Amino acid sequence: MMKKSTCLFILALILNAQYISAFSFYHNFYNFFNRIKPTYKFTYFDIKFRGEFIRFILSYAGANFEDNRIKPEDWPALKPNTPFGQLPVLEIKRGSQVTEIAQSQAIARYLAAEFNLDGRNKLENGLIDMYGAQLGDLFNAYGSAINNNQTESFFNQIWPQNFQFFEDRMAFNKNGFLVGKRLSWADIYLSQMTDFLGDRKEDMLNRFPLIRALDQRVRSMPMIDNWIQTRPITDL
Ligand SMILES: N[C@@H](CCC(=O)N[C@@H](CS)C(=O)NCC(=O)O)C(=O)O
Ligand SMILES: *[C@@H]1O[C@H](CO)[C@@H](O)[C@H](O)[C@H]1NC(C)=O
Repeated sequence: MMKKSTCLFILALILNAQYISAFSFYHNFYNFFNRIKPTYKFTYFDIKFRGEFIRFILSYAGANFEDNRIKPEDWPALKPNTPFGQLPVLEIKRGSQVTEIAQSQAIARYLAAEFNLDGRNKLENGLIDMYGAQLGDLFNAYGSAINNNQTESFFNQIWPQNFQFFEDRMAFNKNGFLVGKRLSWADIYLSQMTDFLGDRKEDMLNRFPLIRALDQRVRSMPMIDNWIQTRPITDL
C-alpha cells in the first residue's frame, strides 16, 4: 500500500502535467490567432490637430497602418458613414473582421492596450485617462481660440496654465513619465501637442523643463523620429 503522502505526490504530478499541457495548449492557440496581425486604416483630415498623436502611437508601435487623409471636398460623402459624423476614425481589420472606432481618445486607449502604452493597473489607467481628458479640453480651447481669432491669448494664458499643471504633476511622479514607471499614451499625447507651438516651442518649453525632457525622449524614439521626418507637412 502506498502511503497517503506518496499518493498526494503522484496526484500533484498528474495535476501539474495537466496544467502544463493546458497552458501550452492555450499558448499555441493564442499564438495562432496572434499571427493574424491586424492592419489599421487611420482616417482623418490632412492636418495634425486631433489625429496626430494617434499617428505617433501607431508609428511608435510599428503598426501596419494606412494614413488616410480626407480632402474637404470628399468629407460630405464620408461623414454619414462614420460612427458619429466626425473624424478621426480608426478601422481595425483582423482577418475578415472589421471594426471602426471613433473618438480620438477611445482610439488611443484601444491602441495603448494593444501596445503596452496603458497603465499597469486601474489606478494608473485612471490617471492616464485624467491627463488625456485634460489635453482633450486643451484641444477644445485651442479650437475655439482659432475660430475666434484669440490664439495669442490662448498661447499666452491657457496653454502655459495647462503646462504648469502638467509640469507640477510630472515633478510629483518624479521619473520623467506622467504616470507610473513607463511610457503611456498620455506622455505621447502631451509631447505631440507641442507641435502646435510652432515658433513658440523653444520659449515655452524653456519654462517647463520636465515636459521638455519628456518631449525630447518621445521624439527621439526611432519609430517616432522616423514618422516626424517623413510625415506630410501641414499648417495645423
Ligand atoms: N471628441 C472628438 C472630436 C472630433 C472632432 O471634433 N472632429 C472634427 C475634426 S477635429 C470633425 O470631424 N469635424 C468635421 C465635422 O464635424 O463635420 C475626438 O476627440 O475625436
Ligand atoms: C485678429 O486679432 C488681431 C489682434 O490679436 C487683429 O490685429 C486682427 O485684425 C484680428 N483679425 C480678425 C480677422 O478679426
